[in-house]
Amino acid sequence: RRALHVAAVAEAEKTAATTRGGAASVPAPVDIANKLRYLFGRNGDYTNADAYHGTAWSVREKLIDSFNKTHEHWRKEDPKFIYYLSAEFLMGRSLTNTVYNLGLQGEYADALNQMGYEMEKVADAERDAALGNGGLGRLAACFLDSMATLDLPGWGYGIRYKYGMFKQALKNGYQIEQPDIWLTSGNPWEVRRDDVKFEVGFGGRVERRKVNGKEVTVWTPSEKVIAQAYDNPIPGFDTPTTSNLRLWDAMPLTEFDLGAFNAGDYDRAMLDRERAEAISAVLYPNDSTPEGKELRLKQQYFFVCASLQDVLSRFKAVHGTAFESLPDKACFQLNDTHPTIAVAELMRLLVDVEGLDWDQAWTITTKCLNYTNHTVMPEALEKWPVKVMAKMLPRHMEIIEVINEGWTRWLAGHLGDLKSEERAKRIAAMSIIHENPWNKEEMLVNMAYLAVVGSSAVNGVAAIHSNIVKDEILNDFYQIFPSKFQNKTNGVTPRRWLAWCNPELAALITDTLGTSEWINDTEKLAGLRAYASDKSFQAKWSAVKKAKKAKLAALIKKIHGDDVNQEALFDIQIKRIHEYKRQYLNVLSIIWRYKQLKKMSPEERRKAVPRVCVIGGKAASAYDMAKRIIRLVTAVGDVINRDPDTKDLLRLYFLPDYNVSLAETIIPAAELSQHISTAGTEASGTSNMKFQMNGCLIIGTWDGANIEIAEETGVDNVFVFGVRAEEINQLRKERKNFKTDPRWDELMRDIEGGMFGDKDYFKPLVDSVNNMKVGNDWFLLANDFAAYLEAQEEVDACYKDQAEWLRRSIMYTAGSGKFSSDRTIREYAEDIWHVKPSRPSA
Ligand code: RUG
Repeated sequence: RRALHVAAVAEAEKTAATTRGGAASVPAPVDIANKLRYLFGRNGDYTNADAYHGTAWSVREKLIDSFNKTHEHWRKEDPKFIYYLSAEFLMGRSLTNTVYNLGLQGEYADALNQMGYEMEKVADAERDAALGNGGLGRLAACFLDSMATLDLPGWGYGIRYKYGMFKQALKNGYQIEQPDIWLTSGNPWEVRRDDVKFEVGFGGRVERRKVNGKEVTVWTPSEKVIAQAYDNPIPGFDTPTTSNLRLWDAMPLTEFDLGAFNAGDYDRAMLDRERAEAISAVLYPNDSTPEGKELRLKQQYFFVCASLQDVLSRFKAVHGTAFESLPDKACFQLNDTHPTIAVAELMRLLVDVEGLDWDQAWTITTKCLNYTNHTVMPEALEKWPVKVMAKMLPRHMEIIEVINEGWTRWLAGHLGDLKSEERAKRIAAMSIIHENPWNKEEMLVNMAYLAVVGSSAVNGVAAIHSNIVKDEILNDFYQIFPSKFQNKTNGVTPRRWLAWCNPELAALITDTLGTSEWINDTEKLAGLRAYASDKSFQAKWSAVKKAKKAKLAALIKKIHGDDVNQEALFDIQIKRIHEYKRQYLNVLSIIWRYKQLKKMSPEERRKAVPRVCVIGGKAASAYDMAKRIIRLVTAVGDVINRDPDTKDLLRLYFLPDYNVSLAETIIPAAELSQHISTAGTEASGTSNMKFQMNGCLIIGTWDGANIEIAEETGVDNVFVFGVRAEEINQLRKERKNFKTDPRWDELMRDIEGGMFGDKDYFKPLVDSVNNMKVGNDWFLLANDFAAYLEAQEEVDACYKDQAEWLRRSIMYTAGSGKFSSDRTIREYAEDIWHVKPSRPSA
C-alpha cells in the first residue's frame, strides 16, 4: 500500500508542479498527502482514519471556496434570509455528502484508489456529528441541505455541543451510556470565527433609569459568558451555493483568574471556565433535576441570544437602525419550543438595547418569527417555572409578563360577546403564564403559547398532526387566528437518503429513467411506476436489495458474531425507544411468531417465511421504561437466536448505537419497516420516508406521515392496521372494560413467568400494559395487538409472492416524490418565509 501511494503521489506531483497556484488546482492525491504531512506530521503508511483526515482537510478547501463565493454574492445582493433556530442538528458524517454534493466524488474516490484506499472505508472513519436526539434534529439537517440546494439564502443556528448524543453500548443486554467525544481529533468541517463572538448574560437585576429624560430598562446580569461562532459550510447539490450552519460555543468572559491562581485558589481560578463551558458541553442534559432544567433553559437562551445579536449586527451594518425593514430582510423559524425565548429576546434587543417603542418592536418581532410544533406529547411541550425563568432571565420574565398582559387584555376585548365567566375561563386557558395543574403553588410559562402569540405562522409537520394541533392542542388559539395555522409535511433529503447511501439503486433509477434529474426533482421518480411489474426490471431491483442486505448481514456478523439467512425477510424498526412508538408491541409479535414456529411440524416450518428482525434506537438516560424495553429485545433475541428449532427461521437483533451512519447502512437493506405508533401520537416520523425512498414496504398505523405515504404509494400497498386517532380518547375511557386477546394474556404470562429471564426487571413492563383496571396501557398496545398480528400474516403472504413484493417495493420509491425535503422547504419559503432563491455564478 505504501509503495502504491508513494507512486501515486509522485505521479500526481509531476502535474502539480505545473498547475500549482491555488489549493483547488493541486491534484487530489498530492493534496491529501500534503495535508497529512503538514497538518498531522505524517509521512506515508496511513491508516484509513489518517486517509480520512487528509481527504477531509483537502475537500474542506474546496468547500470553503464555494462558501466564500456564495456569501460574497449574498452580501452584494442583500436578499431576505431565513434563520433556522434549532437546539439540535443531527448532521451525521460530512465527507461523503460533501464530495457528492460538490461533484468531487469521482476525483477523490480515484485519488484514494491510486493511493491504495477505498473511499467507503475511509469515509467510515469519520465520527458522526450527533448534535441531536432524533427526528427533529435530523429534519433540521435535511432542511439545511435543501435550503442550500434550492439556493435559498438561509443559515442554521444552534449549539456546538462538546459532547453530542451519548454513545449507546450494551452490557449484558442493558443499555449503558457513554460520552460522545466527537471533537478530539479535530473537526475539518468547521471554521472558528475569532471575530464573531457575543456576550450572553444570565441572572442579576433589572432597573429603570432615566437617560436623557427617557425611562430605560437596564438589565445587569450576574453572570456573563462569551458565545464563540463556529461556521459549518453546507454545500448544496448541483449548484454553486454553499450556505452555513453557525454553531455557538460557550467560553468564559475572562480566560483565567490569575489573581485567584496566584493566591493559591486553584479551583476558583478555573471556576468561570467550567461554568461557562458547561453551557455548551452536553446535548440536552438529563432534565430530571432542577439543576439540569436550569442548564437546559440556559442553553436555549445562550444560542438564541447570540444568534439574534449576530443577525441584528449584520442588519445594522447594512441598514443602520431602520428596524422597520427587519422583517423584509430576516425571518426566523423556531424549531419546536426550544428557541421560543427568542420572542422575549428580540423584544429586549429592540426595546432595551435599540430604544424602539414597545408596539413597534412587537410588530417587528411577530412579523419575523414563526413556530413549528413537532409533538403532541404533553411532556415535550415545554413549560418553565416562573421562578426558574425569573432567576435566570429576570428581564425576559418581565417582558413575558408584559406580553401576556397585552395578550390577555386583547383577548378580553376580542371575546367581549361571551358571558364573563366563560370569557374568564377562555382567557385563563390561553394565558401564557398559568398555574401548574399538578402543583397549584407553581406558576409556569407555557412556551408553546408564547410561540403562538409571538409568531406570524404556526405549523405542524404532517397533515394529521397539523389537524391535531388545530383541533386539540392549540384549538383555542386556532379559533382566534385560523389563518396563522398551516401544515408543512416533513421531508428528507433524497441526496443523503437515497442517492448517496444507496448508489446502486440510484444508478438503476437513473439508468431506467434516462436521467439523474430525479435527485433534485423527486416527482420524476413516479416514472418508475411504469416498470413496477416488469420482470427484468424487478430482477435488477431485487439484485440491488440483495447486495444491500449482504452489507447489513455483514454488519450483524461484526456486531453479534452471527451469520444470518440473507434470503430471509429483513424486518426493521429503528427509532428512539419510546412507549408511544411501541417497540414493545413489535417484540410481542416476534415472541408470538417464535411460539408458533416452535409448535410447527418440519413440513410446516418449510413453508414459513424466514425473518431477520432488527431493532435499534436509544432510550433517554432517565427513561426507565424505555430501557426495560431494550432489555426485553436483547433477552428475547438471546433465546430465539440460539434455539436450534427456529434459528433458521427467526432472528432478533438489537443493533446498538443507532445513529445517522448506521441508518445509512440499514435503510437500503430493509424490506419491511415498522412505524407502529399509537394513532395520533407520532407527529410525522421521517424514517418512514427514508425507507419508502429505498423501496422498503411499511407496516404501520394510520399515524403521522404514514398516512400521506400510503396515499402516495397506494393504500393497498401498505400494511395498515390498528385503531384510528379519532377513536383513541373514547378507547382510553373504556379501558376498564377492555377484554384482552387470549394470545396477549399468554404472552404476558410468558414474560412474567421468566421465559426470557430477568422476570423482576420485566415486571413493571408487563404491568404497564396489563392492568387495564387502573387505566394502564396508555398507548393501547392491547387494542391493536390482534390487528397487528393479522397485518403481519399479510406481510408473510405477500413476501411469498416475490413478484408482488417487488412490484410494491418499486411503487414505494415511485411514490416517494412528495417526501423530498426540497418540496417541504419550497413550501416554507413560499408560504411562510417569503424568501427567494439567490444563486451565485458558478
Ligand atoms: O417525534 C417527532 C417526529 O414525529 C417528527 O417526525 C420529528 C420531526 O418533525 O420530530 C420529532 N420530535 C418531536 N422530536 N422531538 C420532538 C419534541 O421536541
